[in-house]
Amino acid sequence: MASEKVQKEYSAKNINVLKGLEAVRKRPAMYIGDVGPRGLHHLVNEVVDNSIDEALAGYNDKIIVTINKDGSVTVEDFGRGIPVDIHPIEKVSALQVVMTVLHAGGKFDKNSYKVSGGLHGVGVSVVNALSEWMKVEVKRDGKKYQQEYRRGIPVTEVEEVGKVKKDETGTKITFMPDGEIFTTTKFKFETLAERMRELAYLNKTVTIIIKDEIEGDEETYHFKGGIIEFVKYLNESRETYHKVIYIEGEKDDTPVEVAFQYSSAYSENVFSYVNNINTHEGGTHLSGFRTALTRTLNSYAAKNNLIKDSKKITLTGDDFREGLTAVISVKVFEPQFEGQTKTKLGNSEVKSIVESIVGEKLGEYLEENPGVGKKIIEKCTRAAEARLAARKARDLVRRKNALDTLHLPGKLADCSISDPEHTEIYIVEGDSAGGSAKQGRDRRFQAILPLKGKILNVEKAKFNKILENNEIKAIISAIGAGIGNDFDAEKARYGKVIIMTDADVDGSHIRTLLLTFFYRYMKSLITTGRIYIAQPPLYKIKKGKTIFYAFDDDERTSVINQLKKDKGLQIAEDGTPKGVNIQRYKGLGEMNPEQLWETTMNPETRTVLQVNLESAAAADKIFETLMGDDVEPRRNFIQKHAKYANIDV
Ligand code: 0RA
Repeated sequence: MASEKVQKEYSAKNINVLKGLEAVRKRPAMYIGDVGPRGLHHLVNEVVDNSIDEALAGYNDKIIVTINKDGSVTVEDFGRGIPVDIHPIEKVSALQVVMTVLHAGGKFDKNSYKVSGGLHGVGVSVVNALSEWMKVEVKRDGKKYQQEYRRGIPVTEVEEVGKVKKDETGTKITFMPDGEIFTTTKFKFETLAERMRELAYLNKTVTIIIKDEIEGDEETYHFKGGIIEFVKYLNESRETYHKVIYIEGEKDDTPVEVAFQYSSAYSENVFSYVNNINTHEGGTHLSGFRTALTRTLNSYAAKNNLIKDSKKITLTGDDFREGLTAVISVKVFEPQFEGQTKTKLGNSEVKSIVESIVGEKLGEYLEENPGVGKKIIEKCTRAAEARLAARKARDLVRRKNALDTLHLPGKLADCSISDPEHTEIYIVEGDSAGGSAKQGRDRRFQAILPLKGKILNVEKAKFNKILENNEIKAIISAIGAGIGNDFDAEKARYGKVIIMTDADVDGSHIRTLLLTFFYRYMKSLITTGRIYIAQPPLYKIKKGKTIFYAFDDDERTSVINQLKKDKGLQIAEDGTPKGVNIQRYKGLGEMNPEQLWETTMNPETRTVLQVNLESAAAADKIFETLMGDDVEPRRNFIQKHAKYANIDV
C-alpha cells in the first residue's frame, strides 16, 4: 500500500514538473527577459551564477565555460557537486529536482545571498526547459554521476558512471539552446567573456576560464585585487589623481566593498552591484555611498581649511561626483529590486549600512593620507567652478529657447504627425545619406536629422562646451526634451530615435559617439527603450530583374546558395558566381531613396536594433578605450578585438 501511495505522489509531482516546464516554454520571456541574443546569453549566466554561489560559500575556486564545436555550452565548476541523494519530499534524486523543478534553486540551506529579483536566480531548471538537450555530470563522494534531458524532461535516470578520487568534486553542465525558442542560438565569445571578466572582478577568489572551441579564443580571468583592479581597468585610459581607495566592511550580515578613484574626466562612472548583479538604476547602496562621500569630504575640507575663503564656494554632491570612477559591491540576503528595469535596490536599511561603513573608513583613510585628500578637494573645487560657469551658459541657452519656442534646427526635415506615439526621427550620418533619407521616408511620421561629420566627444568636454556644439544643439532641440538632469523622456517629440550610420569604421565610430551622448545626457531615452540602430544592408545581389539584399557575409553566402539551388546558378572555377551582380555598399549614400526606404526605413520590412543600457554602457567603455588620452590601451584593444572593430550593439 505504502508503495502505491508513493507511486501516486510520483505521478502528481511529474505532472507538476511538466506543467512547470510548459509554463517556461510558453512564456520564456517571463523567465529570461527575451528570446533574442540577450536571453540566450542569459542562460549561461544563470548556470554560472550557481557555480559562483559555490565559490562564495567557499567550496569552489575555478569555473570553466566552453562554447563547444557543436554550438552547445559547458559550464564546469569544482564545488561540492549537486547532491544526488533521494530528496525527502520529491522522492527522487536531489539532482533531478534541481535540474527539473521550477524554483527548486538547489540551495536547501539558507546561508546564501539569494537573488530574488530581476531575471537572475530563476534556476538551472529554466535553462534546462529552454534547451534542446542538456547533460549534467556530478563528481561527489568518490563517484561520477550523470543524467540527460530533452527540453527539460529527463531521458535517463541519474546513473553512476564511474569512480573518481574522493576529493575530486564538482558539477559540469552542458546544454544546447533550443532553436524552437530562440531567434538565434549562436553564442558570442565577447558577450560571455565580458560578464565572466566582471564576475572575476567581483569575486576575487575565483578563476574563470572561457574558451571558444569554434573560433579558438580563450581567456583566463583572475583578479587578486578584485574591484580595485576593476576601477584601474575602468580608468586605464584616463589621467588619475591618486591610487585607488578601497573600503571594506560588514554590518548586520551585509558585506560592503567600495573602490574608487578620481580622474580628469568630466563624467561620473559608477558601477554598483548587489549579489553580483549590476544595479544600473542604482538604489539605496549607491545613495548611502554618495551621502557618505559628500559629507566626509566636505567635513575633511572644512577641518583642514582646504577651500580658500576668497572663493566662497560650497561643494555639492555633483562636484564630488565629477571624474569619479567607483565600484560598489554589496551582498544582501533578501534584495528588493525596483525601477523600470528592476535594477534599483530598494532595501532602505542598506543605505545607512553603506553610509556608516564608508563614512567611518574614508574619514580614517583621509587622516592617514593627507596628500590624497588635498588632491581630491582641489579637483572637486575646480568642478564647482566649472559648474557655476556652465550654469551661466545654460541659462543663456534656456532664455533663447524661451523667446523662440519653435526654434527647430534648420537641417531637420520634420514629420507632419505630432503625436510621439507614432513618430520617429532618423539621425543620419552625412548630408548625402540625409538627402536620400529625406526623399525615401514616409514624411507623415518620419523625421530626418542629418549630421555633418563626427559629433563632439562628450566624455572629454565640459558641459558648457557640449551645449555650444552645433550637432549636439540640433539633436537636443529636435528631440525637445531637455538635457542632463533636466531631461524628461516623456517630453520627447518622437517615440523612436533611430541612429543610421554607414556599415564601416567611421560609421561605427559616429554611432558610438551618439550612444555615449545619449547614455550620458539622455539616459532615460535608453531605459525606456526609445533608441534604435538602423540596419542598412551590406550587399545588393542582382539576378536578372530580382534583387536580394544581404546584411552580412553569412547572409550573402546563403543567398548565393539559395540561387544555386533554385535557379541553377553557376559558380566559376575561382569561386565567383556567374550571371549575378553583387554590389557591396560602401555607404548609405550609394543607395537611392527607394532602396533606402525598402531595406532600412520601411517599418514593414526593416530590422532595427533596440539599444539597452548594457550595450550603451559597453559603447561608453569601448569609446573611452578608443578615444581616451592613452595610446597604449587603445592599441591593445584594437589588436585584441580587431575582428570586432565594428562595435556590435
Ligand atoms: C544544492 C546543494 C548544495 C550544492 C548545490 C546545490 C550546487 C549546485 C550547483 C549548480 C552548479 N554548480 C553547483 N554546485 C553545487 C550543497 C551540497 C552539500 O551540502 O554538500
